[in-house]
Amino acid sequence: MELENRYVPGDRVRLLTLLERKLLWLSTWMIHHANHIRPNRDGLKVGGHQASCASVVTLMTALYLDVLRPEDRVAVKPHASPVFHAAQYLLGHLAADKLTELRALGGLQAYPCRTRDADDIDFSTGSVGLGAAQTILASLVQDYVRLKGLSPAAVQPGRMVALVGDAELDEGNVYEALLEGWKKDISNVWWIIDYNRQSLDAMMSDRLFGRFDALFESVGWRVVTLKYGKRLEAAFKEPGGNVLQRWIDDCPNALYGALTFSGGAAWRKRLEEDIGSAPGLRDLLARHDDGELQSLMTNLAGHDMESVLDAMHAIEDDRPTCFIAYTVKGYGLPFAGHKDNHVGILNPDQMARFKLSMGIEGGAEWDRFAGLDEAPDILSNFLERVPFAARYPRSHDAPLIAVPAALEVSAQGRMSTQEGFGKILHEIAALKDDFADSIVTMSPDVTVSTSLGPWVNRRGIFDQIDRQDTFANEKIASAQRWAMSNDGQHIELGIAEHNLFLALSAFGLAAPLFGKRLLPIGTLYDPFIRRGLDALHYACYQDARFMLVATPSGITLAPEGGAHQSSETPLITLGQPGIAAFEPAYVDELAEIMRWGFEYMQAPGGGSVALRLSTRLIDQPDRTMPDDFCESIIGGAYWLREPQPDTEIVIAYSGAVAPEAIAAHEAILEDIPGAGLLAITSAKQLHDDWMASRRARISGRHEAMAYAEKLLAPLGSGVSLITVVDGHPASLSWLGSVAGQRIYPLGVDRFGQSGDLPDLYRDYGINDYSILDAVARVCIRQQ
Ligand SMILES: Cc1ncc(C[n+]2csc(CCOP(=O)(O)OP(=O)(O)O)c2C)c(N)n1
Ligand SMILES: [Mg+2]
Repeated sequence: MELENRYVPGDRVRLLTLLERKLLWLSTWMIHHANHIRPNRDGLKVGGHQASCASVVTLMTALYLDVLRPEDRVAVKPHASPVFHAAQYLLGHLAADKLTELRALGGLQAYPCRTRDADDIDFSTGSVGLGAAQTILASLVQDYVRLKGLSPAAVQPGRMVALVGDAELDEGNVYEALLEGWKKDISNVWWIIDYNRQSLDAMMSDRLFGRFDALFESVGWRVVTLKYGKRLEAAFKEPGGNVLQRWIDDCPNALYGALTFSGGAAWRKRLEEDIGSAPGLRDLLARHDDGELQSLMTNLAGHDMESVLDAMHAIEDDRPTCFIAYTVKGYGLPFAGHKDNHVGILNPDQMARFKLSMGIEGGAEWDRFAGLDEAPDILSNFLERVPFAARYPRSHDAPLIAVPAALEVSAQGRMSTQEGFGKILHEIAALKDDFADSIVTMSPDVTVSTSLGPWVNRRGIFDQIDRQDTFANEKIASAQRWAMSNDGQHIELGIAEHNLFLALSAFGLAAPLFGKRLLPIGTLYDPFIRRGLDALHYACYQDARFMLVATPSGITLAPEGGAHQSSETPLITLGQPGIAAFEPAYVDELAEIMRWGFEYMQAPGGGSVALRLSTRLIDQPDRTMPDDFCESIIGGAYWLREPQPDTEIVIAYSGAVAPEAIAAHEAILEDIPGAGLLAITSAKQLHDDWMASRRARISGRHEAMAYAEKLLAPLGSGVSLITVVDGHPASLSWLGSVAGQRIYPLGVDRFGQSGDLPDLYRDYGINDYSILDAVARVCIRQQ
């Protein structure tokens, strides 16, 4: 892809250098204001990262005020969020008073946040490494919608850009994403590494030097190293310059940082000691006073506007490119280069001096152009022509996708929810409509074993180029077709589950990012949700919308053993904001949950959906699905057997243990004829609704009543609930607080192990006998 080269050297560089100064000032002042000027009511440090911002100011000025286009999507290094907001302020997208609210309630968030920041953040960041990896998966989504012609015509392809702290490259998820990106032949990704060789605690190991180039090149990326600025490059050409260059090249990171912090006199002393006898070197030093020497020795390319612009504008193709930009952490601030500067904040005296050096008068701190050596109308004229700001906001809206009134599935005889899931998708795959065409499935090497096979057979696997199914061509029998093309609607990922969540996150943002709404469904084995927890949280935090299908689950996976069995996953989804979670027992419930889920994934104020499914075959009920029944499935529970008003016992179950609960319930009916049997399809829906109702009552809506309260309160506080789930018992035991009823929780709170169902259900206390035993204990008031 050819990108237009709009770079005209000359005045542009001068103006950008002035504005760079302004971004340094504003980001430093925003943090100072939040910490030292805004009233502090709790004595807590407000924080903010002046050094991390200063490190990346040149790069961000070049990007936001010159290089980027509206269609580009950026993950900003988390600790540089004040620079981003300051740039949006200069561009007129943020009011000045917003800058005074950094890290305040309702104000600018500590780290870039899609949902809470008001100025058009593309990707949230904060947990280091995720933003970078996200751009790789986002580029896959861009290719997906582009190659299928799904984006509106006006939406141009853009670059997926990550501004990355160098320590972020310690995160393993970065390499998982790089590998997946290589396999998927991604394009249009830029990573700009802020190579200040400092992390949080200290300087980074010198041994890392040179490693990154090889790493990126091995996955097909172009590496552009921005090491020395124009002035240092010129000095290297003077007599003695080659010795100076060798000295800097060999200088350990810590020494470079220490000398940067100490300043010109320290540089002079050290250079005289180390290489003072080299021909020309003393003259070179003599031509610079201490201030000039400090400025020369820290003239790294990541702070040299011209070098940065040259490098970025030189890229005219779509090959993934990593810029390794040498920088100084805290550049231009008193703690530049100090190993402890990550959390450093200028004290009031330092700030007063810095303010003076920036030419800012008292009262003009928030002024857009104060202290800049140029007429305001020239600067504002320049800003009005910034390409990135040609469209604002840059995020897209996309039409809703109509979801069928019911999802077809014939659930008869014995079937598992996992099998039902496969059948439902298989039926959808036969539809010829926008709904079916908007679904995109993905799985980390467990496509077939999570029952996506029938869908893939009908809809195919997505790839940039056509790839034949060699086994089919060779006429080797296989149930699974494995051809790939642009038409495919399944993304086959490598086994790294973390990438699944980042892919769901990216596909789940297709509407705002690329103008085409998609309905992503990701499948994985339930226990391996743990592998991707941070990315799951990340995806939800940035309001990506997707359906997560976790199957198989629980000790019901019997012979597969403890490494594959899960128990705490219902607690994970219960605690995760932004995702509705269901554990249905029957396939008709699942069909309704999925139908609702596809709408919920598109609804303003909606969210993602998690399904915990099972491979256990159970007898499917033959029943109709009236609206109020469907509503109760989505609400989280329904009475499979309504309790009599005076009953003392309710058995409440969730998921695959339905047969045990039903059997136990039948067994007690003779003695306790009024006992109720509650089918729980979603502990989380019940819980969230309960919390929401309480909040509503607190805010004056006294009539608000949670669905769980409607179900349980009429039974009175004398009732005992025996809850049973193939998962952690705490996922249901909170139900006792809804109406002050006693709970006898059954579930799995130990590591699993191999066995068959009868043995395991007995051992872990979730078989029908365990339920009956619980009933007996409850009746005689024993624990
Ligand atoms: C996953 C994760 N672990 C730990 C942190 C805490 N943390 C914040 S910044 C940082 C070091 C960042 O260093 P670098 O990426 O090089 O940023 P810079 O030097 O530009 O500030 C750490 C460990 C975090 N934000 N995310
Ligand atoms: Mg760093």
